[in-house]
Amino acid sequence: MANRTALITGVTGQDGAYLSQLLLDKGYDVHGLIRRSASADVIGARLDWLGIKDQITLHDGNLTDITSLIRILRDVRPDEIYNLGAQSFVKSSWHQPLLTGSVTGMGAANLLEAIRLEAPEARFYQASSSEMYGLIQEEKQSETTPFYPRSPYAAAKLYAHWMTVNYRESFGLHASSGILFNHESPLRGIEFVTRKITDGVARIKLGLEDKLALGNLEAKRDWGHARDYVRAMWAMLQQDTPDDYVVATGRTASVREFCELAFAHAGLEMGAHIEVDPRFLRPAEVDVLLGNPAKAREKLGWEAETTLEGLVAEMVDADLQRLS
Ligand code: NDP
Ligand code: GDR
Repeated sequence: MANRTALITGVTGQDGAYLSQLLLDKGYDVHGLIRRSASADVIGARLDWLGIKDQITLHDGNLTDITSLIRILRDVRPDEIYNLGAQSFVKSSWHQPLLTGSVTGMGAANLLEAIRLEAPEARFYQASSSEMYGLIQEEKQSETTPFYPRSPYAAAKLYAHWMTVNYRESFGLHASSGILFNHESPLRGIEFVTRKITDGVARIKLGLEDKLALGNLEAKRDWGHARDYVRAMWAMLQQDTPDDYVVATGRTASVREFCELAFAHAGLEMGAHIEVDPRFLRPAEVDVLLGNPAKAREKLGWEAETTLEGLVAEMVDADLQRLS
């Protein structure tokens, strides 16, 4: 049987790198959409880190340009399409609300429309987010919990989510949406709190810095490992019927607790090293997220394998190694 072909938007991001690795291991031909950058030398740094950049065919395009999506679909003829591309940093979405709407929201609509026209048999994955829940309405969030987006990012993701559901119901596309809770790794962008913490702890351990400035220490998140979460993305597209799934660990911890684990792993006292800087607070906060992954467990046989302690240890060790 010929290799299956996958197209990934957001291939240069954290999840794009781990998903590429998973699909290559499964024998897929992996294609990725990349956007042109003036800093061409840093494109694909994460793929390089995993040693797989040469095994992926990269195509120049942009989620905001439907003509590029149509051209790439015609060239690649993918069996599976994973839409991971987004302006994904929540804090920036207040600074760039319309760009976030264009890329994170309309970008998904562009891709769905291009698929309807050019590749209606392909299976589609949309990277939805636990941010869509926003205000706490149920102690544990599941596929039936109502949404209440609290940022331009979350509002854009909600549009993309409902467009995915709508294209499935209107046109019969095999389109699934993974409502993924926070997932991290050594490949996490440095602006996100977990990586900022593990990088900061490594710097303090090595005597390069003394302080780590953060925003809201009491926010709670359900943190898993990206390597585990890309398995769930793939599993969704192997189902006969497309559907929506929550992917989470079922455990929540505060930013403060994440810090405590990271400092302890490095053999440091957290004490005076942490300071709160109002610059890192948000206009509106999502106070707590805690997912119920029962449906993913039952239907996909998916489970998170990495504990929070294991995740923190891997991230701190990787940052210590990077910096030393
Ligand atoms: P990253 O921020 O690491 O990666 C985002 C990717 O999107 C990058 O490859 C980026 O390319 C690409 N991108 C940005 N703008 C465009 C554009 N206009 N056209 C095409 N591609 C673009 O995100 P993650 O890997 O962490 O997340 C993957 C997806 O999952 C995102 O959609 C995110 O919103 C969503 N998500 C993530 C969660 C998490 O905890 N990580 C949880 C729930 C959802 P470039 O390298 O050029 O910037
Ligand atoms: P989040 O991730 O907004 O949940 O979105 P982030 O790591 O940015 O924030 C998590 C929580 O930590 C608090 N926080 C800080 N955050 C950052 N970035 N920097 C700080 O200094 C800091 N101090 C405290 C935040 O206020 C927040 O409560 C991520 C992204 O990957 C999204 O794309 C994805 O959809 C969601 O996870 C699920």
